[in-house]
Amino acid sequence: MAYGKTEDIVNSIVNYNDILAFQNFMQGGTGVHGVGHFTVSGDPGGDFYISPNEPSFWLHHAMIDRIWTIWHMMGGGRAQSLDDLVDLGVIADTVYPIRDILSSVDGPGPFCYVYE
Ligand SMILES: [Cu+2]
Repeated sequence: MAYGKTEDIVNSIVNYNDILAFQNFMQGGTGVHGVGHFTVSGDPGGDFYISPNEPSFWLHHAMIDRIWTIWHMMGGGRAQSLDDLVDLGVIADTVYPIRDILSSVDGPGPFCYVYE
């Protein structure tokens, strides 16, 4: 059985109309995000710290960002507010409103990094 096919991507965009359902589908065991990591050899997607060392990681995540952007722009109640909360999982104990994590350098979110 194959996962992460074009029809899965289209399905995630068209048929999951709220952010929780969309995220659960994307992140689920056979979701488009997860399978992208495990389909490409060399990307141990289960290892949060090593996975980004595989160059395909960045292409995969650019596509995930693209899917999210398309989903978001379809409207129909999909717009989010800067006050909506984001659970960053293993990288932060605090759940932040989106407005607090827009900057990677000057908080109040947990980030402190710049790309070279
Ligand atoms: Cu990922």
